[in-house]
Amino acid sequence: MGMPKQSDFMAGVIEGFYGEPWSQSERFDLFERMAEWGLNTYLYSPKDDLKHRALWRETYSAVEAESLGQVINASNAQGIRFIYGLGPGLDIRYSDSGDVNCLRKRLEQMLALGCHNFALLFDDIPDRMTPGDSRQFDSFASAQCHVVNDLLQWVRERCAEVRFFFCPTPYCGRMAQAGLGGEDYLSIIGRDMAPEIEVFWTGPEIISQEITVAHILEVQRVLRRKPLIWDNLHANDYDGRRFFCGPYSGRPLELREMVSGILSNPNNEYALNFIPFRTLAEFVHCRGVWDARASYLSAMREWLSQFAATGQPVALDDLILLGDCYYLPQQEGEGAELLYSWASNLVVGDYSTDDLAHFRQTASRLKVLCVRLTELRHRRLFYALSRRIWELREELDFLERYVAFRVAGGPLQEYFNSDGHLPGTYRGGIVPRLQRLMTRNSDGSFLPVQEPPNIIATS
Ligand code: GDL
Repeated sequence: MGMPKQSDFMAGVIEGFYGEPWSQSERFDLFERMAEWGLNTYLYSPKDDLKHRALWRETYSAVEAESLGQVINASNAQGIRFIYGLGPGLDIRYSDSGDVNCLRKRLEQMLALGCHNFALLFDDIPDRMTPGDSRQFDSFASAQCHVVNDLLQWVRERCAEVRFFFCPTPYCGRMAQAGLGGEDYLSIIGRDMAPEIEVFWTGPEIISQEITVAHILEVQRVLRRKPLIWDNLHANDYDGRRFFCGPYSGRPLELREMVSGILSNPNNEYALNFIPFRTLAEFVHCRGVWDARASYLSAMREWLSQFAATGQPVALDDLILLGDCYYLPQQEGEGAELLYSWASNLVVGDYSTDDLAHFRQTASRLKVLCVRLTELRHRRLFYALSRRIWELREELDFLERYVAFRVAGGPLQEYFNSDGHLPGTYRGGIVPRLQRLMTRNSDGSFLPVQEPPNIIATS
């Protein structure tokens, strides 16, 4: 089984997360790696670049235009398709010719910089029209179709080889089912959006653990085209304590025939995306059977070269264990799952001497690794890891003390006299306190705790 011709199939990266955008040098590095690995498309759409969403009506200053021009040139130089994304949806008035004119002005600036691929993104916006829009359009979807089709036409008159991309307001199965965007939103897009416009889709969920063939067949039918996957599998903007370096997975190889491409919107921290990009590239080019774990392990061998340190070298097995602790949103890696099972037996259940030995050995390995990582020569990589691995080390240290108590007995408090576990500084703050008010049932539903934890404000 082969995938569509490489040049037709779009595979690559979306800089489309909330939070601080990547730096220019990170983008340049990205394009080099993408070219090396056979990824061909990059979408520029950092949510918190002010001019991407909040100030979409303003044009770029000369300095801003120059730096975007450099990104476009660097992308072109590596043969990567550069798509420029704009998100006017927070407050656009679809019927207002002044607003449409602002969009044209921005695209005109980008055309002048040599860009000819444009995305209009209407994700995460209010799905209501102004009274003026409601008078002119039958539906929210028609309003968006009008603006996007009109712009395509306008750009095409200035640049024949233009390509357009569109992110719908309901961009996953769950949102569509909830009726976001109004009745028949996606069918109207399918019917009225010019057929050559690519439509983004994130799968059944915003963060889809799996994307099945059956799901995509249904999306194809409604949109009347192959969707373009905006894959949030490795995005971490929604949880600052985590990052994801597990392999690209949960998607069958056949998916490649059924979508026009797959673009990954990954971790905010550029340096943490080696495995996400490398395994996506392998998936896209895979000719045999897809084995996500094998792809992860081989990508880890390559990533290891970025872990050169001033002191003792980082061992491959240790890096794999760390990666297992930050694997995928809905799945821990093997090593982390084992660590959890030993720890939970030791804390809440019956434990064996094997549980005890394995837990102690693995926790200690991870703690030593966390210290070793402070000596990485690649400082951006260490800075990206540092707050997360600090927390991991703290929790392991804490559990080791409890385990020592279970083994040796005596007064529990004597095991927790560390200056690292004082109220207020350890697990403190308003967010952890608010979190402790509700617990989650095994079926996924939430429940208030029986009694609010009766502890002082800072605990
Ligand atoms: C989203 C946003 C995206 C964000 C991601 C993960 C899309 C189309 N939009 O809803 O910008 O990074 O979730 O939080 O996915």
